[in-house]
Amino acid sequence: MPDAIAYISRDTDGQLWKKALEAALGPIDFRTLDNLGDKADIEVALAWKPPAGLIASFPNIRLIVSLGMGVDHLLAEDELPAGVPIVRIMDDGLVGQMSEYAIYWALRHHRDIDKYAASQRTKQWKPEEFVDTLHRRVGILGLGTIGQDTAAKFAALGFPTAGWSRTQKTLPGIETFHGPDGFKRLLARSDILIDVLPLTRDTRGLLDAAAFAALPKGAYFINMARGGHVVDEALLAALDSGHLSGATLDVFNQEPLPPEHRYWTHPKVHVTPHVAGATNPRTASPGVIENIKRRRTGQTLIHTVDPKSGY
Ligand code: OXD
Repeated sequence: MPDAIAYISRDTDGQLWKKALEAALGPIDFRTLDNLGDKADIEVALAWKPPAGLIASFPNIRLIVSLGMGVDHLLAEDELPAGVPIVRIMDDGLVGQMSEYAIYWALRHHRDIDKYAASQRTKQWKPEEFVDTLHRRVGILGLGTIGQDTAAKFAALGFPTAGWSRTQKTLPGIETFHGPDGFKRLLARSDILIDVLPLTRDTRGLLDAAAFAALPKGAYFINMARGGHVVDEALLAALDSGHLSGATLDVFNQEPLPPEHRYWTHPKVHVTPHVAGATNPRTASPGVIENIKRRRTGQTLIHTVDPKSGY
């Protein structure tokens, strides 16, 4: 019986995953990208941005685990073995980091910290005009696990908070919008727009010139989802024209962000290297272990991915 677990990622050496899995499953045959051995032994792939076609070359693979909550990195390559279930990690630690990231950058904008840093550099004592929290409307694109957690935390801080999802959702204390019409309405009322959508056929390029134009003048944009949602020229034009006051970008159409890209040096843009939420084996492994056990005993899997919808 094939029972090896392959860790397919270049982000870390996978040793924390090996430790977490062995604590629950006992000694395992743990393979890494540089040490895959006989591919026929591999039963489970834990994958983050796998090389195209690699997983399809494991003849006995029975379970594919996305090491990211987003699964576009797996589905994009279109060469996964047919009929093999795909599950994602569900990681409270990562969810908490994502909402922390959004709150940090939103508050930094809301409380004019960049302006005060600039004043300090020129030794100016210059109070900025204060905006009441009640008048800073936060809009969240995507109301999955991360969007809901982020929305609840902004609402708890007192920001009027709304969210948009493909299908209708009802959440306590959050104004919700859905569908194409709801998308425009969400944009029109968002002084801070936070993107946590999955990347699918429907969301690629969603944030184009029309979308940025629909935001109120002076809006701030935080992207901690996927760069593929954004038409970069449209975002840069909206920043250059002054329609948007700034942006924090953690994700990009091309990663790593090429050195010549304008985002690196744009005075209104903060760039971080896809770190808003890092998968943490401590918090993500229980769900993965559960799925490995379920697969081995023929039970229904949890956190499954529907390749058709793309999440
Ligand atoms: C994820 C990510 O999908 O970190 O989890 O981008």
